[in-house]
Amino acid sequence: MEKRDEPAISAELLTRLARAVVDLQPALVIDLCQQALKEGVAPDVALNQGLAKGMRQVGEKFAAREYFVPEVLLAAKAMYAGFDILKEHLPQKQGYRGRVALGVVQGDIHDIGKNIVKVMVQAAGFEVIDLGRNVPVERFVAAVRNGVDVLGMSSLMTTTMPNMAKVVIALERAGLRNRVKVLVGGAPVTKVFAERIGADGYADDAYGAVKEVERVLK
Ligand code: B12
Repeated sequence: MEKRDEPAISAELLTRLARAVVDLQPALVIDLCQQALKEGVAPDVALNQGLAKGMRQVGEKFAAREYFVPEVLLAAKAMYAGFDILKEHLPQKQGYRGRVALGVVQGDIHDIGKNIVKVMVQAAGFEVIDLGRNVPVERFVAAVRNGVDVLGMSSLMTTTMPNMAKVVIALERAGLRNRVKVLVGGAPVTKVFAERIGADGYADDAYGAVKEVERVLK
């Protein structure tokens, strides 16, 4: 799935979709997602350039103290109302391409980004084992021991990012590091951080995540 430029009419619809998330309007989000599908906007585009973009704007409002936790939760509810529709329409690549385990690191319950990455990676033809959120180091290690090709970790807080490094170290200690490719992501995570902790790749959105899974498995 490639990032695509959309014609002006879709661009306007995508802007309205992001806006509806920011405005905490689940019913409108549902309407706009249905409209987008009817007008032939690709579901992955509506998901990433509409819903996910809206959630990022909510993050900016939260940082600016215009929104607080209740608004953020309502925005997430609106986002998921659209997500549930769009994910059913993502074109699925056929054939088995590998197994990916995904989880949000210990101490962190932010799982919206991980869930978007999950459906995009699944649609790209990979089996995804969802480890959930607030995942202890040992559960990541156990997933690798049970056999996965790629381990993806998500963290949304600077305070939980070090837990990604702990997983990499634990994999080394368990003699499992060379059995798996490790990817990291989440808003505060950078390429430099990924390299520093010895991860194999990093991406800042779900398109990039799919590309990274494909790249490390080549
Ligand atoms: C939504 C949200 C919440 C929701 C979470 C709901 C949920 N189930 O996820 C609620 C309200 C519960 C919440 C709670 C808290 N939050 Co909060 N939250 C956010 C917010 C506003 C948006 C996050 C989000 O959903 N983004 C949208 C998604 C689509 O983007 P994304 O996650 O980055 O994911 C994309 C990419 O990063 C990438 N990606 C993600 N994962 C992965 C993995 C891999 C392998 C790859 C390759 C790529 C990849 O692809 C994704 C899709 O495009 C952020 C603001 C921000 N700037 O991030 C704050 C933020 C993360 N929260 C913050 C804080 C402090 C908290 C609380 C401690 C607040 C409190 N006082 O209670 C608690 C923490 C609870 C905990 N222990 O985790 C801070 C963190 C600060 C820090 N230290 O870094 C932020 C940055 C807000 C701020 N500016 O202060 N939060």
